[in-house]
Amino acid sequence: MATAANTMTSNDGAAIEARLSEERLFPPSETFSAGANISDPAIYEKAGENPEAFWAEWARQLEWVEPFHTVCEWNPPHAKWFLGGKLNLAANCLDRHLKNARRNKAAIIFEGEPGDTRVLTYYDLWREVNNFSGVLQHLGVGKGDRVTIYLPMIPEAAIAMLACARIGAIHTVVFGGFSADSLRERINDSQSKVLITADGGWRRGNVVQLKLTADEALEGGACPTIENVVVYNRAADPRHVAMTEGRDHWWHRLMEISPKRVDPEVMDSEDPLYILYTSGSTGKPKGILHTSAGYLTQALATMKWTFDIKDEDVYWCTADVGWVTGHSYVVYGPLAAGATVLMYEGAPDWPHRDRFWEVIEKYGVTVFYTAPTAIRAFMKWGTEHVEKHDLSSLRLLGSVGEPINPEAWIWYHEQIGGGKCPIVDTWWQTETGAHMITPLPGVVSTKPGSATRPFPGIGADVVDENGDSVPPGSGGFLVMRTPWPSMLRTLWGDDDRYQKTYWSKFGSKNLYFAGDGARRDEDGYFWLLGRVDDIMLVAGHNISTMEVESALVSHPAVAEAAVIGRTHEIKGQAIAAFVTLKDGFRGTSELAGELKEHVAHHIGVICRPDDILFSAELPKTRSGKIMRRLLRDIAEGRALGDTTTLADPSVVAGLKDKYENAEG
Ligand code: 6R9
Repeated sequence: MATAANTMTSNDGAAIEARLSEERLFPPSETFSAGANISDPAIYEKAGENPEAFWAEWARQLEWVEPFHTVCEWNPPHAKWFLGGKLNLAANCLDRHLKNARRNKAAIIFEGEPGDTRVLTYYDLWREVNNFSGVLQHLGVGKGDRVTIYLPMIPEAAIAMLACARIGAIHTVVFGGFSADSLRERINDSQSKVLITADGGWRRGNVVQLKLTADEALEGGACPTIENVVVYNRAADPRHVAMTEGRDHWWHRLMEISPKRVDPEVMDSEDPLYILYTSGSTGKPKGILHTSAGYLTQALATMKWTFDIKDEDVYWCTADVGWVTGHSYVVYGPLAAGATVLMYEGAPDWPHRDRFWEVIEKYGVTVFYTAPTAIRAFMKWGTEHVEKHDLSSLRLLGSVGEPINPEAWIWYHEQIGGGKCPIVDTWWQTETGAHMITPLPGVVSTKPGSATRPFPGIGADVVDENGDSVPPGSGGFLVMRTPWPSMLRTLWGDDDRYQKTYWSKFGSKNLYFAGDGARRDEDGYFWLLGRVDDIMLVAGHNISTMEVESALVSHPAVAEAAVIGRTHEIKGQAIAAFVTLKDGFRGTSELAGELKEHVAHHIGVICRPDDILFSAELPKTRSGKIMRRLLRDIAEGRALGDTTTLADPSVVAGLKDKYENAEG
């Protein structure tokens, strides 16, 4: 038996093993394929033969001020797309729709948490964006200047982003749940001139005090580049909001005194569009830089083909605009496609656990895109909340953010999709800008738990340590062999880190390393295995967190599970599992024993967890991803590492106590 090094990054040496075998197959229905935006499987081969021609065809669907002359220039690791082209992204998302029947179509349907609603037609949104572009210009913001947006999930978030795009300013959206420290760090790194915020936003019946947090971030001149703060009045009585004279301005007042129309700035294809910070597990956040034409091209292509979006759809992506999913699939993708987007401000369990289903029924949502963390919460809560509502308007479901466990997939398919909606499990990253591995719902038969195939024109592969493709059925590192239009261009202000983080692992092979482990099966389908840093090394076997978690979730009592490897004298690492049960089940030692056997039986004895700890909650990032790094700290009895990106820091503190007592 090999004694593995006691290292937390267990990804060197042995190949990542794949044990989960999923036999269920869901071919697209004939009716779905017949009406789908893409139903010809030949597209994969066609795009594979000439990816540049494929992407150029999509790019030509945008509205250009001047056409591009070169599709792609690839100087590894730097790519440029659609060189020589001139366009404006806000004009592509708004102005072009005013020339056709979409002028009076709903662009954004907004549902506030307290139940207030608004509908903005494309014309309304265009007017607001024009006027707010005037506000930004009035405040001295010009092309290339940075603007930080710290807003709740309200239409003004989209308006502010699009106004930046209209005048050529670079936006950097900071999720409204982030602290003053995180906000300050992002403002300072991007050197933003203006901060756009609100007095507050609604979350579970309370007002999240954004303006107070913003004041704390700026206090004592801590953000010297900020000249002005724009405050949208969302939640409070304006008389009770402290405004700093000369610096702070009410959004509605500035709108009154600013120009109502601003022509879109003519932008180069490669002009920066936004910076979005990703926290990364260590070190300071990385400012992912996205540019204009390539980004919108891939956002539009995936909107039309992954989500099969049509003019009649009511499309709802539950992500916050603070994440990349909110950028590409709440704002840029859907609006470029002329879709109707639903925006919901609040929590899924407020005022009741059926709020999402109530919203779907109320607006007749047809395409619904959410995260596995939410799906597992719904599973935990039980089906009675779903059964209260008519969800028959739904025709397509999507998932993003983490691997979706096969049982969660099946639950989503049956309980939410009524067994009739294709599910698109979309793998991508802040860095990739848009979907990379996902089914085309009218073409690809899906397998629960697999993101299936790379989108046409995407050069994804699974490789070993040397960067060579692994044989079918084996696990390895997920990489991209070729550049893609919506790829990040660099890290803001740190091109060295860009090269080191994403392009150095396989040296001169110039492969983009995504940081995820994956397996490709005999049909060429991709199975995401989780972050490579989380993969466990048990007695010389590299075992994926995703597979042990999925085995646990396939037990009827389990709603959610997080597993980690903790140091073990003999095996190198032992598996510790943190398990959340469905409502109505109790965490007894008998059940713990049963779960260990369940895993051993399903995916192998080597994967049998050594410890099982029941927990009502798991530590998650604010975007809902399980933070295994902190669970390792707990299991190893170490002081907890950085907890600032946690949604609820009390969860780990509680788990730490529980774990120590259970062991002691
Ligand atoms: C869009 C987004 C990226 C990381 C990524 C991977 C995980 C996202 C996934 C998935 C398996 C999927 N991830 N989608 N894993 N299946 N469908 O989430 O961006 O916040 O940057 O996270 O999320 O680990 O590397 P981001």
